[in-house]
Amino acid sequence: MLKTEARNLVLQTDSYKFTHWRQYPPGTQFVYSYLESRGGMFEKTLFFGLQYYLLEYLAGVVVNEEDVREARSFVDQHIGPGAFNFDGWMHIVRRHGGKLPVVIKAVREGMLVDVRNVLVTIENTDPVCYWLPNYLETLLLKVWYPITVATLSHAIHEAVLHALEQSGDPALIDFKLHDFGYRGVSSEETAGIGAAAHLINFKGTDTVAGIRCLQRYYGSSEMEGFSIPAAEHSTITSWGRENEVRAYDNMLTQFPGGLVAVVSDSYNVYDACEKLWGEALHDKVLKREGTLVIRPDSGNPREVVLKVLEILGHKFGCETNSKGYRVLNPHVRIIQGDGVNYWTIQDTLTAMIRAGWSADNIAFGMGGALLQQLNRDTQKFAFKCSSITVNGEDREVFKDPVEGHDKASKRGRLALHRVNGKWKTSRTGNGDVPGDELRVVFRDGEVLARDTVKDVRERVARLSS
Ligand code: AOY
Repeated sequence: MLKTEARNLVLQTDSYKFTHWRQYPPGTQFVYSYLESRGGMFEKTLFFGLQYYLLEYLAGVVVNEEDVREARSFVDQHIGPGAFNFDGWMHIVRRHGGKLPVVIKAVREGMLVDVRNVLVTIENTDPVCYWLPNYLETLLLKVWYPITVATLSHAIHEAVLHALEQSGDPALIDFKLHDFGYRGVSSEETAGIGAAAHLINFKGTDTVAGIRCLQRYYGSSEMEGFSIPAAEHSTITSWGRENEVRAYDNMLTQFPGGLVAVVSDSYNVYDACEKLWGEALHDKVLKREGTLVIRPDSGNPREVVLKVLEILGHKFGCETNSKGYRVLNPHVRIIQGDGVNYWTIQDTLTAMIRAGWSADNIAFGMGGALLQQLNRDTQKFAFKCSSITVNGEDREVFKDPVEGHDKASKRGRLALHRVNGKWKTSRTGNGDVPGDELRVVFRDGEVLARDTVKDVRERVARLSS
């Protein structure tokens, strides 16, 4: 195996930040910056993932003399001799033992906060290190990703829950959105963080990295995500087109009980449902102690799902539930995992309900749209300085561009309050503010507050009850 180079925190920043220590006003002692979502696709964001970044990158001794020398040599060549803040970093190594002299405050993970509010703040604790808070922006702002995945997954949770309340059984919600996204993400780290963010809302996943991320960084010793035996195209098509029915039959034989999912669009999903599942294997499906989950995987999700439901309803029968909606024979369900996103899920559920089908009949698998089709601008995340202390005097700091008032930033030291369910950011002086939803999570190298996945899920559960 290729040995990857050791990580060097000093180099985990944008190039221009190497030069910023020379650029603050003379006498600058403290720089105070904050993170917010300036809006975007959703009006609230579900805060999650900071703890991963704190534990993985910032906690404990994170810099040594060798790191600083390596960084100096790198920056000397990359920008030019003398650009790098060698003395500043050596001060952190010598005076602070390689621990970062900053204090980070944040809202609790699992809180759903109105956009345009402070979520995280950071300030240096040693006046010599005024340049450090914003040096860490590049690393810290990456928390946009788990927050945005958690926010999207939560929004879908609410939409599907609504459909279940209207047409079926809300207790089924935990497994209605399954994470299919592992292969479609940019990296293994992305998979771990993004899939963990989905799992604070749901329990179904095929992205193993997310479960391991929760076990490692969110104090979990339990199984936090579940899956079932399921076919992929290769295990069906390898039997040959003429033997499609034998491939399906084999699935029922190999997995004689419980849930089993079978992708059924290798050739003609309608024929597969009608003639193979609905006729040749009909009795074997109904004799199973469990549920066959048929997975269409091509075409327009709304249209294909409706057609497949009609075929399966005709072949296997259905019952009308107490809410007046049709539910397939309990031995048969559908999982739609192609073309699935925030919009097509609602489109499909609306069409199903209009056609008299309960949302109980379907689960969704979502891949790229869940874990990768998001960016920092989906919720317009920004990290900005709002206060500095120069020669002992606090000054408010802000930007407010003439051609972009939407990019205006907040001023001063900040606190976060919830007033009658509405979130509000207020300017504060230095020191603690009663009722502030921001709590210290990190100080001088130590992670001072931790949430378990259980804590986070309990907070999230309170949102929909
Ligand atoms: N998984 C439910 C369990 C998982 C999957 C993973 C890409 C599953 C399929 C299924 O039923 O069909 C990655 C595509 C599908």
